Amino acid sequence: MLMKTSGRNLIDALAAAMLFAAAPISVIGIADAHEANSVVMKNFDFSPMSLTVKAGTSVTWQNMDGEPHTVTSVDGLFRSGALDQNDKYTFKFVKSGTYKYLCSIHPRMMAAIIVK
Ligand SMILES: [Cu+2]
Repeated sequence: MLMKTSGRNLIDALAAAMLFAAAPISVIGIADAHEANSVVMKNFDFSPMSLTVKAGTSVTWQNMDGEPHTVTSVDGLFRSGALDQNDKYTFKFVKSGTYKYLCSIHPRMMAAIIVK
C-alpha cells in the first residue's frame, strides 16, 4: 500500500517536472512558428523543413547545434559555408520557385524554401 502510494507520487512528481521542463521549449516553438522567414538547424535537421515565403523575402538560418552545418542550395544558387554554433546566414529569394538545399557536411539534412 505504502509502495503503491509513493510510486504514484513519484509518477506525479515526474509528470510535473516534465511539464515544467517542456513549457519553455513549447514557448520557443510557438515563437519560431511565427518567425515566418527563419530556419534553425537543430539536432541535425532544418526546422521547418519546408518554409513558404513571398518573393523578395530574406530568409535567415541559424545553427543551434554544436556541430558545424552549411546551407547549400542543390542548384548552386546559394551557399553559406560552414556555420558554427549560433552563426547565421541570410539569403534573399527574389524569384518564385522551389529551392531545395542541404547541409553539405551532413547531406541527409535536406529542406526546401518555397517562394510564391
Ligand atoms: Cu550539417
